[in-house]
Parts: sequence; structure tokens; C-alpha cells
Amino acid sequence: MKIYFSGSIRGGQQDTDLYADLIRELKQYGTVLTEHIGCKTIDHTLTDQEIHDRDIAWVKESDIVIAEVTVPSLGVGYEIGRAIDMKKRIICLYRSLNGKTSSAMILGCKDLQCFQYSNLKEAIAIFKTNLKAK
Ligand code: 6IA
Repeated sequence: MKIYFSGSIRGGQQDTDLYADLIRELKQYGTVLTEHIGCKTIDHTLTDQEIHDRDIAWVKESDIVIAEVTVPSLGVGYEIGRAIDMKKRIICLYRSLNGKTSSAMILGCKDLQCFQYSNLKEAIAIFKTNLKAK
């Protein structure tokens, strides 16, 4: 199974370490096409158009998109919208911080499987219940 992991970059990189932990767990279920989302040092040599075109090609190639949507990100929202149009299976994970929850456009979309969680242990349990190990 090819997994497109989506997480905030220019929206804010405060959760990058958590993304790395989630990606490490997801490797039990398939190949993660976007391991770089969990790296603090991202390749700055590509143009925005090259990044966009490569990432959309990876979304097309993927069997499932797993998005961590706690940090609001235009890119993550855009990827989710494109993946819905491509009829991909999409799982969104979000944490409630300071009483704030995610966008109604995410939580209210019936094409998405949204799960609230608090920590890595809970995310691991969500993966276990909803994904098939390889
Ligand atoms: O709007 P954002 O940057 O937060 O969007 C993040 C999402 O868009 C991620 O899920 C990525 O798949 C994609 N994305 C955005 N920027 C990049 C990138 N380099 N490399 C790979 N994927 C990206 C940006 C480098 C930049 C900090 C100079």
C-alpha cells in the first residue's frame, strides 16, 4: 500500500517531530511516499511548481492519504480536496489544542474518516484499527 502522508510545512512546522513518529508507525502498513514531511530540513532546491506537480503525482499514485490536520495548512487542505476528487481513501487525524478543533470543512466532509487523538499512543491505536498491516 502506498501512503501519502500530509502535514503542515509553511502553515507551521511545530508538529514535525510528531509527523516523523506517525510516519515511522505508518511504515508498518505500507510505503510512505512523503517521508520528508517529518524532516526539519526540507529540500529547498525545488521550485514551488516542481513541488506542487511532484506532490500531486504522488497523491495520484497513493492508495491512501493520511493527513495530520491540527496545524492549519493551505497545502494540506488543498491536497485533501484534490484527493477527494481522485476518490482516494483519506484519513484525517487532529488534536484539540486549547479547546480549538479542526475546520468544519474537514470534520463535516463525509468523504473523510476523521479521528481525534491526544498522543502518539492513541494515533497508533487508530492505525491498528483502521489499516491492514503489510
Ligand atoms: O501549505 P503548506 O506548506 O503547509 O503545505 C504542506 C503540504 O504541502 C504537505 O502535505 C506537502 O505534501 C506539501 N508541500 C508543501 N511544501 C512542500 C515542500 N517544500 N516539499 C514537499 N512538499 C511540500 C517546501 C519547502 C519550503 C519550506 C521552502
